[in-house]
Amino acid sequence: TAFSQQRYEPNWSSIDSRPVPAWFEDAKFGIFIHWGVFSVPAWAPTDASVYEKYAEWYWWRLLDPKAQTYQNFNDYHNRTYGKDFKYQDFVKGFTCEMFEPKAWAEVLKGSGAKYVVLTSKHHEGFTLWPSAQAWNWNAVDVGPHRDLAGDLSKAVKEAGLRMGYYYSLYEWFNPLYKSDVKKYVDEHMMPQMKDLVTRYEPDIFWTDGEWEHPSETWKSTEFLAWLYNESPVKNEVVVNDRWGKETRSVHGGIYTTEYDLVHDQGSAGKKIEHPWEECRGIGGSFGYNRNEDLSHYSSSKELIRILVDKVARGGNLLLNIGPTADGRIPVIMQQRLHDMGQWLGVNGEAIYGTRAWSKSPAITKETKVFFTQKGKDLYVICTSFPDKAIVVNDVKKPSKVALLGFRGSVSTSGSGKGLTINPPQVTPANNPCDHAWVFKLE
Ligand code: FUL
Repeated sequence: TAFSQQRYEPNWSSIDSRPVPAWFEDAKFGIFIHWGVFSVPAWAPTDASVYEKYAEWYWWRLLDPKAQTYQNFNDYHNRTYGKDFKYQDFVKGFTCEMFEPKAWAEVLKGSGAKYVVLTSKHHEGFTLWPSAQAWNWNAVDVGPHRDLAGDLSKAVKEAGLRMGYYYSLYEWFNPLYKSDVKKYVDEHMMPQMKDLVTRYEPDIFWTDGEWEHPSETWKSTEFLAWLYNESPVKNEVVVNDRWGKETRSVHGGIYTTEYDLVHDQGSAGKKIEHPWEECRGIGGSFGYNRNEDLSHYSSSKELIRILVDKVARGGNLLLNIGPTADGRIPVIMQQRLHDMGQWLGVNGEAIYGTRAWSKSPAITKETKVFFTQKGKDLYVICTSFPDKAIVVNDVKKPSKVALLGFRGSVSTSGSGKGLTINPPQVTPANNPCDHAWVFKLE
């Protein structure tokens, strides 16, 4: 009945029956933060496969002769730190003395993003909070001696954004994980996950590192039943689909893509009914990669196109930044976030709270005109300023047409099968924004 609160059982059919909380699909844009001991070497080759460009995989790549980049990592490591320098010793360089949670929160908010997801623990096992299970391998016992996860969470929530955590189920070199995965799950992983949730009440719990075992081994449905029934965030929390080797795009909460890999994003939201999110860096790595230069970074124009592309297909964008070991958000990343915030300040209504337009033509790499919809309003998003009339098929004659942020009027002609929008003459003095322009049809 309407009065009885649904109880979730620890099996996928029950867990999957919970709708993704509505705030998530309306938010559309979040910032991912990869920060940890890997931020100290902060190095990966820049010309490699998608995954081998990830600087947060440094420890693993050093020790994996099967990786194509094994030699690159070892050459770099040996010449820079010496062959005998252990990865664990990098923690001394994880100082974070420039970390100002409030200043970070301002930068994050200034991007127009509505949520933040921080690596509470990546595959290296190092926790950014004082986890009892990560004795001497957490940010309070060693390194910066600060509760980075707690401090950032507080500042982000105070700035009015949602706060979430990334959490890696597996740990590359944890002896307990290697020797007795059941014990690891019961005595290490499960207590850590519950500690994170009860201590900081995150709005998102973004798991990863699930692929070596089925969800049964991870006891994922047990955790999720606890999260949905018992935890302090049971009504609002959003999770993803990384809960076991069989779960991506099948079970859990939102489906995830990464640098456009893994699951089909559909061409315009028609195929993908389930909420999903694309994550990627501004460059080719999640953890800060000092080996990248400007040519490896997407421009603001490219990033806005990526955001528009995902939203027009019905998805969210989780755009990653990689802070430095001394606690800074690299200025070039701040600049990209700032530009996105400026653009969203003018055009946000075409992004937040919208859905893919069911009549959108197929979206390809060449697409320059995208569509989103909110109630009866249709947004026509052009990634270059149209130099000629735009024809929109299959739309009623609107009662009002505007170019967002532009004071003058916009004329249209035709209706029914083809509505023609005549772009106004825009000058440097009255151009509403850069990078992409939005016509609103009411
Ligand atoms: C992947 C991880 O292995 C990467 O390092 C990164 O965290 C990405 C978001 O998920 O699967």
